[in-house]
This record gives sequence, C-alpha cells and structure tokens, in this order.
Amino acid sequence: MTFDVVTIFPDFFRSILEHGLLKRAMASGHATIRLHDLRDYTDDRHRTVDDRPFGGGPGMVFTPEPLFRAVEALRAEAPEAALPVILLSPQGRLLTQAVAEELSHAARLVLICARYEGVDERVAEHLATDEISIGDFVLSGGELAAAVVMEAVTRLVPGVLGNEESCEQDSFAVPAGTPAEVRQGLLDCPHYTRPAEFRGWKVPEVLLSGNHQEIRQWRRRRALAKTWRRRPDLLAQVPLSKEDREWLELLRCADDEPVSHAG
Ligand code: 9WO
Repeated sequence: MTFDVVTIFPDFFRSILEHGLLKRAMASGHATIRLHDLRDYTDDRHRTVDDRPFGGGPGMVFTPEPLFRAVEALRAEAPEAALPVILLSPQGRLLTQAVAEELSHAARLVLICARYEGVDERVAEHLATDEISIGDFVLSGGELAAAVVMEAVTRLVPGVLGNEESCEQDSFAVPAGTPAEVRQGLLDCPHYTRPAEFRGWKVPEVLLSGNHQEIRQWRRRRALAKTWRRRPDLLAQVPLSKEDREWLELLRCADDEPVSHAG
C-alpha cells in the first residue's frame, strides 16, 4: 500500500511515521508513505497555495492549480492505473471499519489535506474521486484525518498485524487482528491486568477463575451491555444468539441499573 499525502505541512507527519504500526508497516515494506509539499507545485516566488474566496467572507481557500498539478504528477507515475484521490473533509462520507476495509484493497491512495476555509470546490468535484470525514467535528486541517485513515487502512493490509490464520474461526470475513469489538460489531468488553486489587477496586472474580467458558460469557455480556447503553445503533446490525437476546431482555427489565461485575 502506497499513500501519497499532499499537504502544506509535510513535517506534521514525521512523528507518526516514526512510531508504532505505521513505522513497522513501512519497515517491513507493507506500506510506503510519501509526503508531498503542496508548495512544490506552485510557480510563483511566494509559493502561493491560497486565495480569497469569491463572494467574500473570512479566510482563504486552496486554489485549484497546485492541487491539480500535484495529483497529475502522481498520476503520471503510473498513467494506466486507477488512482483513488481522497479529499479529507467533514463534508465527506464517514470513515467506518467497512470504509477502511474497502480502501485497503487499493494499491495506492492519494490523500489531500485541506487547510484554511477549505479547497476550491472544483477540487472536490473534478480531482478527488472520494471525500472522507473521520467524524462530525471540524479540525483545523486534514492532516490528522489523513493520519487516521492511513493507520486504520494500514492495519488491514495483509501481513501488517502478522497473525493471518486466526481469522478462520470468525463468522465474518475480516482480517486477523481485527479487534473483537469490530469483529462482533459490538463495543469492546472491559480489560484488566495486575494488580488484582488496586486502591480497593477488585478485578471481577470470574477473570481470575480460569474458567474460560464463563470468562467468554462474561465478556460477551459486558460487551452487549456497554453497546446497549452507549451505542444502541450498533446493536441493530449485530447477529444475536438466543442467549444474547435473553441477556439484553434482562438488561431492559433492569433498565438503567448498573451492570454488576459478576455480569
Ligand atoms: C467548517 C464549518 C463550519 C460550520 C459548518 C460546516 C463547516 N465545515 C467546515 C470545514 O469543512 N472546515 C474545514 C476545516 C476547512 C478545511 C480545513 N479543515 C478540515 C477539517 N480539514 N479536514 C477536516 C476534517 C475533519 C474531519 N474529518 C476529515 C477531515
């Protein structure tokens, strides 16, 4: 997977490329991240990328020419290949695990990071092939969103997480290493580590029991309970067993009683 990031702040990305998953994926050759300074595609002495908005109003807008030049230069590297060009913007379609999965099938992605008041709409209409939002909030620019997309997509590239066989037991065709909450369409269950008692707060007994059947049931129930309380919209899409439905019915009857750690 190759990412071509077009930005006026290429240095912004250095630290995320030097840590964690993206660093490893680059070191192992699973990912290549190329940073392109939009100002390198200007032709005036001041390397101008922006201009005042037609119709008036505050701030500045990215002018189309440098963005078209940058993307066309990338396209010229492999003129025959389809090249997805993603504009990061709150106006885009929402990034979900399913969208990340879809993007992970591409060999190469161009990510355009906007700043100021945004890009000239002709970039969105005639240069970008896709527009993606990472959530319903405004940022100061697309760079953080581009980093989020790169991490979410790179983890899905086969080989990046290493354990490729363990997915065969899953009912959904998802890559190995996909966290349980995503695999099951539920929020994650709580996790605990040592000490077994911290400032008087005890780890749920069942997790210390060594009874893996009971632990599995406890985790499932806690995930269902948390999802039911916080993200009931997710529950509608999850295949539920008879046991799951009985547990949810119990929660509904208890209404907003906190779920005990005994589960
Ligand atoms: C500002 C705004 C204010 C009121 C109503 C709607 C609004 N949309 C925007 C907006 O799109 N501002 C952008 C902020 C302008 C370009 C730089 N900004 C930005 C945000 N770039 N990328 C994002 C972003 C946010 C979430 N997901 C992906 C990208």
